[in-house]
This record gives sequence, C-alpha cells and structure tokens, in this order.
Amino acid sequence: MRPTRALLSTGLLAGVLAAGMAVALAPTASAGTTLRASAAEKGRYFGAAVATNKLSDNTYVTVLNREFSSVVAENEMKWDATEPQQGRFNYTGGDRLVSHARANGMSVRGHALLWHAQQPSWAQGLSGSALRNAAINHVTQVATHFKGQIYAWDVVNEAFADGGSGGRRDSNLQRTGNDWIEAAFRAARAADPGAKLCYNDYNTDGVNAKSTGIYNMVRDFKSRGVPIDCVGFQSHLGTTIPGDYQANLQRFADLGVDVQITELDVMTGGNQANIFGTVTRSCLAVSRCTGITVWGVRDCDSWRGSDNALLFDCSGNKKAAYTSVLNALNAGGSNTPPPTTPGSPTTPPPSPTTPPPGTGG
Ligand code: 9MR
Repeated sequence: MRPTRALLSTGLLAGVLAAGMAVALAPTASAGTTLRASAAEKGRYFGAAVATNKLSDNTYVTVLNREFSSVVAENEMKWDATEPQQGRFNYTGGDRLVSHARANGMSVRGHALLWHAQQPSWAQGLSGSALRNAAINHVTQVATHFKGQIYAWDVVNEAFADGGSGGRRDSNLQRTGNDWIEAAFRAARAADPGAKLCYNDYNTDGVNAKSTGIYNMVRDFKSRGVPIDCVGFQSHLGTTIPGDYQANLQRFADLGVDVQITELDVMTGGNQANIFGTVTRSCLAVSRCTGITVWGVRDCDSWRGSDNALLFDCSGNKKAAYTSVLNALNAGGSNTPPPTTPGSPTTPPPSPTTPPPGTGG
C-alpha cells in the first residue's frame, strides 16, 4: 500500500519509513548468497566437476554441497572407467557420484559416452565394424545403466579438429565412418529418452572454424532428425575471452538446441574475475543457456595445476572470481563484456587433451 499524504503527516511516518527501509534492506528474491541459489533464481544450474575420491574431504564437500546444484564426473563415467574390459562394466565411481547428487539435490551431467581419449586399451586396439559395434554397445549399456539419473549426456566429446579445417578430428572412431556420431546419438536416445543429448568440445568459445564445423553438424542433425538436444562449450579459457562468446552461444541456440558451459576454468591473472563474470552474463543473456559447470571446485583440484583457474582457493575460500560470478548471477540481464580480443585467446589455455604434468590420470 502506498502511504497517503495524511498518513505521512501523522506519527505513523516513522513506522512507514522504517517498514520501507526494512523492505529495501532485506535480501530480495534475486540476491542469492550461493552460486546454486542465485543460478536457480535465474532458472539455471551451477555445477562442478567432481573427483569422487575427494568426496571424503570435508572442505571439498562443504563447498560442493553449499555452492553447486549439478555435478559431473571428472573421470569416473568415461569409457576406460566404465568398461575397463570389453563387456565388463564398472559403475562404482559413477554410482557414487549419482547417489551424492541425489542426496544433495543436485542434477548430474554425464561425461562422456564416446571420446577419442581415455578409451580402454582393448578399444584402442579395435577398428572398423568391431570398434563401431563396441562403441555403440558402450553407449547403450552405460546410458541404460544411468537411465533416469542424468540431466544431460555428453554423448560425443571433442570429435572436431583444431585449426582451420572445420572438419572432424582423426581418430579410431572417426575411421569407422563419418556417421559414428549420429549413430551414438541415436543409441543414447533409445537407451535413455529422458536425458538431453549433447555434443561437447573445446576451443569453440567464439565463432571460428572449429565451432562453425560443429554448428554445421548440428544444423544437419536437426534437419535430418538426428536426436541432439544440446551443445556443450567447455570454455577452458586463457587470459582473454572472444568478443563474440555470447553471439556464438546464441547462434547455436537459434538452431533449436540448448547450450551449456560445461568445463569452465580461466587462467589466473588480471582478467580472471572479469572473464568468469562475462561467461556468466553471456549464459544468462541466452535463454537456451541452461547452466554452467566449472571444471573442479578449488584451484588445487584443477587439472590446470598452477593456473589457479577456479573459483575457490586451495583452502576453500571464495576468490574474486567467485564474487564476480555471484554478482553476475544476481544482477542477471545485461551483458557488459570486459576487455576482449577478437578470435583466439592470446595466451592459449592448455589443450584439454594434454593435461599438465602432475594432474590426474
Ligand atoms: O580433468 C580430467 C583429468 O583429470 C584427466 O586426466 C584428463 C584426461 O584426458 O581429462 C580431464 O578432463 C577433460 C575432460 O574430460 C574433457 N575436456 C578436457 C578436460 C581437461 O583435460
């Protein structure tokens, strides 16, 4: 109720003002205090990659449960982990993560059904139809095991080449025929019709030859009815972010797929907090960007080692980058980019296929 002139002229004035102040000072619905609450207010999830052997570390779990509403297995759902011997499946790590997620109100991203890296040695030794059949069986078995538990699967990971070709990466899977990706998506859909099915890759953070190659594949899949629902942008970033980061997300969304930031980490340095903020604002500005996942919890958990590329320091304290993300989530709406350079980062992040020495697996 708006105070009337009469009210304001009475002794009620102080009370009305006090009430108004209280409303103004109280946390508003949009002023979340954790990443997961603030993202939820914007209809998004905020996730982290988890190494399940860290689920016994109190500091790690405290931060994970407080701040994140989605998890993805850093390694435990990959082919070498889930099918170490052909036809013999091991879901121990994946199941542990899923149960942690369920107990803590988190969704799960599945990563990754097929990838040229982290294949079990028996698969590395196969080719042709033997490999194709084994790969499709792997997709079917793993997606069936986790059926109903996975929000989105990275069905195929990193299948496009770096550099200017815009074409596929050579791999044993690619040599089974160009249709291996669509075969994988069809098998995943049949096994778990409720999961969103994503293609996921890195160095796709702006409009470039690689992202355009993927864009053309997604457009082709949509036109031919190949079941694809989303594209993951890993976003392992250096010290700059392409100026067309948001526009690139938007062009994919305009094809009729969701987009997700799937493995975000950013090289430390003056721009780190700004870049994290820009990624967050870009996602919020694209209505089909459904969430952001950072690739680890604390700097010391990161595959990038001394890059200090994450939102929490090694003791679990919030960094400036954290505040930048939280503020961006709470502000929402506009997307004011920080200083950017067009095209590729001037200080490139490490190639995701070659982890720095001293980091896992
Ligand atoms: O973070 C993962 C690291 O522990 C593994 O050693 C590495 C093996 O290739 O994979 C890392 O995760 C990668 C992810 O699965 C796909 N995109 C790049 C990630 C960083 O290398």
